[in-house]
Order: sequence, then C-alpha cells, then structure tokens
Amino acid sequence: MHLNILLAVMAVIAASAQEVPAMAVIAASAQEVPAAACETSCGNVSITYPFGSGEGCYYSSDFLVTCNRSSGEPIPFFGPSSGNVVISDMSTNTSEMEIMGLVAYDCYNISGPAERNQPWLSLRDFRISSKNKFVAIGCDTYAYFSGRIGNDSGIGSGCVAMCGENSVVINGSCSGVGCCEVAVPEGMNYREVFLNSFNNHSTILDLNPCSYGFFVAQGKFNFSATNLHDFKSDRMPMLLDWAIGNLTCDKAKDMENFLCKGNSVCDQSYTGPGYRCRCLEGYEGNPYVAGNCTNINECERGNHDCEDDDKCVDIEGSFRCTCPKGYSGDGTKDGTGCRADESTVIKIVAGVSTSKALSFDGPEEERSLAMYFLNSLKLGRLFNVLDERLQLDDVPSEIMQVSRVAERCLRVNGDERPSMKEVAIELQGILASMVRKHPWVQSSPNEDEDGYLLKELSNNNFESINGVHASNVSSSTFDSMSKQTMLPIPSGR
Ligand SMILES: *[C@@H]1O[C@H](CO)[C@@H](O)[C@H](O)[C@H]1NC(C)=O
Ligand SMILES: *[C@@H]1O[C@H](CO)[C@@H](O)[C@H](O)[C@H]1NC(C)=O
Ligand SMILES: *[C@@H]1O[C@H](CO)[C@@H](O)[C@H](O)[C@H]1NC(C)=O
Ligand SMILES: *[C@@H]1O[C@H](CO)[C@@H](O)[C@H](O)[C@H]1NC(C)=O
Ligand SMILES: *[C@@H]1O[C@H](CO)[C@@H](O)[C@H](O)[C@H]1NC(C)=O
Ligand SMILES: *[C@@H]1O[C@H](CO)[C@@H](O)[C@H](O)[C@H]1NC(C)=O
Ligand SMILES: *[C@@H]1O[C@H](CO)[C@@H](O)[C@H](O)[C@H]1NC(C)=O
Ligand SMILES: *[C@@H]1O[C@H](CO)[C@@H](O)[C@H](O)[C@H]1NC(C)=O
Ligand SMILES: *[C@@H]1O[C@H](CO)[C@@H](O)[C@H](O)[C@H]1NC(C)=O
Ligand SMILES: *[C@@H]1O[C@H](CO)[C@@H](O)[C@H](O)[C@H]1NC(C)=O
Ligand SMILES: CC(=O)N[C@H]1CO[C@H](CO)[C@@H](O)[C@@H]1O
Repeated sequence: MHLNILLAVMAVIAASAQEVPAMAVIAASAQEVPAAACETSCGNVSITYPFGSGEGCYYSSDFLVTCNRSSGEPIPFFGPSSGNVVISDMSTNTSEMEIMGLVAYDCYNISGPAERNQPWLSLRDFRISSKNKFVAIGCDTYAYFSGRIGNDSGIGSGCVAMCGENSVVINGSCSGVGCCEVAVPEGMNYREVFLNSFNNHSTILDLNPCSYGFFVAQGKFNFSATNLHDFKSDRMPMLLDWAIGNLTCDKAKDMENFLCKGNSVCDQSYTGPGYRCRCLEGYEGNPYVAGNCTNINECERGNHDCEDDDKCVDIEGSFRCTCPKGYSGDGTKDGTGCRADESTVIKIVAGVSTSKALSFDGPEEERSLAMYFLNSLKLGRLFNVLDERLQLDDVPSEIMQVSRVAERCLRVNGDERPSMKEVAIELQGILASMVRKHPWVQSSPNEDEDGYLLKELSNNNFESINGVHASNVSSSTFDSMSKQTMLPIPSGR
C-alpha cells in the first residue's frame, strides 16, 4: 500500500478511535437497539435497523415496516397497516430502499379508450432516487410525470414513443421506437404518471393496444419487443433515498439518539434533509447499529494490492503487504514489490553456480567454489571469477546471463536493482533455455528438491546454500512457476 494511503487510513482509524468509548457507555446503559425480539425479515426482504416491524424495533415512524401475512405470502409494506407501498429491498450501506412502484397503463380496443390508471406516489420524508429512470412503452404514446421537490410542485418531464406495424423494434434499445426513457431529477417526494395517445392506438391495435409508464431502478428493466403486446408487470422496482431525521451531521452528533457509532461515521454527502451513517473504510456491516461495522479481511477476499496473497497481512480496518525473509520493499504490485536483499542474491547465485551444470566432480569442490563465488560477488568481481577460475573455452551463456542478473541485483542503489519478480522471470527464462539445450538439465521425479531454487523466489523458506541443484529443476516446476510469476512486470520499483 502506498504510504499516503496508509497514512490516510491510519488517520481515519485514529479519528474513529475517539468515538469508541462513547459507544461503550451507550451500549452499557441503554437498552439494546433494535430489541433482540424484532422481526429480521418479511418474506424475501431482510428488515434492517433503522427499519423495523413492531414496537421498539424501528428508529422513528419513518422507518416502520408492516409485514402483512393475511394473503399467505408475507409482504412488507412501508408505514402503518394502511400503507400500500410494497418494499422489495432495503440497504443500510447505501441508505436506499427499493419499493415496487405501480405501473401506469392506458389501454384501447376497437371502440376507443378501454382501461387506464394513473398511479401516484407520495412520500413523507423519503425521496425518489435519481438512480431511477422514467420509462414509457408503446407505439402511440406520450407519457410524462409530474412531481414535487420540497415546496416546488411544478416539476415534470416525459417522452414520446411511436412505431408502426412494420417498424424495426430493437430488443434492449429504449430509444424512441416502442420505448422511451428520461432521467429523474434528484429529491422528488411525490410523483404522478400520465399517459396518452395521439390516435387511440387505432392503427396498431393488434401490435400494441396499451401504453405503459413507470419509474424503474437503472439496470432493472430491459425493453423487449414482446412488451408492446403484453407487458405483464403491474409493479416495477424503484429506489428511494432515505436519511435520519432532519438535522445535519453537525447538529445531530450532539443528540442523544445519534446513530453513527463505533467504526461508523456520519455522512453528509446526501443533499436532502437529515444525516446518514456509513462504516469506516475497511469495515462493513450496518452503520446504523452501534458496533455492527466490523473489520473486512482484505487478504481473505483477495481485495488487496500485494504481490501475492501470502504477502498480505490483515490488520484492523486495512491490510499490510510483507516481504519474505531476505527480501525487502513495500510488497505491493504497483510499488517496489519485494526485492532480494544483497545477501539473498549472493545465496541464489552461489546456488546456481555450484550446480551440476558446471559438471564438477565432488561436493567438496562445489562447496569451495561457492565460497569463492560469494567472496567474489561481494567484491563485485564475478566476471573475473568466471574468466580466471573456470577458464572454460565457452562459458555457458546461461551462466553469463545469471551473472549479469546478479550483478544488477548487487547494485548499491536499491532503485536500480530489479524486482523479485523480474529476477524470477529472468532466471526462469535462462533455466528454461538450459533445459532445452543441455541434456543434463533434465526433469527429475524428486518433487521436494525440484525447483528448490525457483520456489525460493516466491516462497519464504530459504536457508540452504549448498543444497541447491539447478539440475534438479524439472520442467513441471517451470510450468508451476510460470503460473505464479508470469504477471505483468511492474513498471515502477
Ligand atoms: C421470493 O423469492 C422467490 C424466489 O426468488 C420468488 O419466487 C418470490 O416471488 C419472492 N416473493 C416475493 C414476495 O417477492
Ligand atoms: C393485509 O392486506 C390485506 C389486503 O391484501 C388487507 O385487507 C389487510 O387489512 C391487511 N392487514 C393488515 C394487518 O395490514
Ligand atoms: C452493501 O453491503 C452488502 C453486504 O454486506 C454488500 O454485498 C454490498 O456490496 C454493499 N454495497 C455497497 C455499495 O457497498
Ligand atoms: C372496449 O372497452 C370498453 C371499456 O372497457 C368496453 O365497454 C367495450 O365493450 C370494449 N369493446 C370491445 C369491442 O371489446
Ligand atoms: C416553502 O414555502 C413556504 C411558504 O411559501 C416558505 O416559507 C418555505 O421556506 C418554503 N420551504 C422550502 C424548503 O422551500
Ligand atoms: C379516441 O377515442 C375517443 C373516444 O371514443 C374519441 O372521442 C376520440 O375522438 C378518439 N381520438 C382519435 C384521434 O381517434
Ligand atoms: C439487461 O441486459 C443486460 C445486458 O444484456 C443484462 O446484463 C442485465 O442483467 C439485464 N437486466 C435485466 C433486468 O434483465
Ligand atoms: C426479443 O426478445 C424476445 C423475448 O424477450 C424474443 O422472443 C424475440 O425473439 C427477441 N427479438 C429479437 C429480434 O431478438
Ligand atoms: C424536524 O423533525 C422534528 C422531529 O421529527 C420535527 O418536530 C420538526 O418539525 C422537523 N423540522 C423541520 C424543519 O422539518
Ligand atoms: C450486525 O447486524 C446483523 C443483522 O442485524 C447481525 O446478523 C450481525 O450479527 C451483526 N453483526 C455484529 C458484528 O454485530
Ligand atoms: C539433492 C538431491 O536430491 N539431488 C539430486 C538431484 O538429481 C540427481 C539426479 O538427477 C540426484 O542424483 C541427486 O541426488
């Protein structure tokens, strides 16, 4: 994680920490809100505080839900039992409620107008969300809504949709042929839908006898040509915005019944009256219930920017990226990642150089060569070593390449050193070419030893120097390595 993000997160955590004692006092002295005995669902709909059904279960009368079970299937209604607004969902993290709004229709038969309705919706304190659209369906249709924002009842908008028997009506395209839509302004607490026709649908009666008009949440309706003949829905899902009371955060936070407590902060981004709560970043739950916002484990969810899942460490409200022993850096994909420390690089190179690839006779000689390499590398004289000590007519080009990688790894300036992934990818490529060219670099059935060198680049269990044998790197290990390392090489260091 970038340092400035980390600092910001820590600042937020520090700020919230001051609210924790207040929460503890409330929890200890006041009775539990909402009461434990409250209904938590009605039919398919979860009822979440500040909403509630029954005495002591809701924050204020604005949030009363009545679960009507008289028809067999439980249906949650908004408000007291006289209410007829059907609730289909409620969200406390977005402070929205979804209701099933009535669809307006206007139908004709050969004698002319046959049936119509003109539904209206009136809300006391909730608002119609601008995340809805107003949609009209029909081939001889003009449709509009009139609404009210605060005192201003002169709001309205609408659209016209026309088509004939031979029109090309495109499924999914609500752009004037058989279907039209307009945006919904922010803040309406009342709306009424009106439909009308130009010709009583007389020329297209078989294709489209009725016009329809409704508010619908964006993404919840796709127009299809069959809607013209037979639109079966009498209600459509629409979103309402809500907030608590009519005070702003500043004033509400001093009230006894202020709700945003414990990892929950007051959110004044809402333009309507009242305040909203939301969980602090890195927390989730119901921000309107004290103590319900709990830590998100970003590592478990893979919701982090560390190089690998196993470099991610969850912390309260956030996460940290770590590097394995012998590596340093910020551990993030887009940051410096994890770079091998100088001593680790020496171990790797020494391991590669002492491998059977050089065809030395005994382990004794391998070991002393390794020590020699180590010392030489420290002095930055690797190329000299290769020339003087090996005196091979043709030094295997792979050894030269590895040496070059090593040389870059050993640069004094950390920014010039390649990242751990780059080293892994380069070594992988070099070793792959060794497998191709040299029969002695062949697969071995010994899985534990196989690819020890390469695995060490991505795992953190690395201790041995002399036990590393490049000749035991099998091609299956290359495959599994490439899955782990063939990620885009980060451009930054
Ligand atoms: C509840 O969900 C089931 C299955 O998703 C659905 O068939 C049913 O119509 C839903 N009931 C209500 C009242 O929405
Ligand atoms: C439940 O709904 C029915 C109509 O569906 C209505 O007649 C009845 O009064 C309602 N009951 C309550 C308790 O709201
Ligand atoms: C709200 O919370 C639910 C459940 O915790 C989660 O699935 C959803 O993504 C959240 N939505 C937003 C906008 O955060
Ligand atoms: C047309 O609708 C009207 C009103 O519903 C009805 O009285 C009339 O019988 C219908 N005509 C035909 C031909 O169906
Ligand atoms: C509503 O109208 C009344 C009287 O016209 C006015 O005093 C009040 O400030 C208005 N309220 C808003 C929110 O515009
Ligand atoms: C539509 O029908 C009504 C009632 O029958 C009639 O008064 C009106 O003239 C008709 N309009 C058109 C354009 O045909
Ligand atoms: C509408 O169509 C889009 C794209 O085809 C699809 O992703 C979405 O689920 C559909 N929505 C509904 C309500 O059918
Ligand atoms: C449009 O969608 C309906 C069902 O939604 C389907 O029956 C019809 O074949 C589709 N038409 C075209 C042109 O894709
Ligand atoms: C704010 O809410 C309180 C309590 O619900 C109510 O008494 C008061 O009239 C409201 N004030 C305004 C300006 O709406
Ligand atoms: C948060 O509230 C939900 C529903 O009310 C409950 O199921 C959950 O256990 C609560 N979580 C915590 C941490 O209190
Ligand atoms: C340490 C180790 O297990 N090395 C093995 C590498 O592979 C060769 C055969 O390819 C074995 O003889 C070694 O024992």
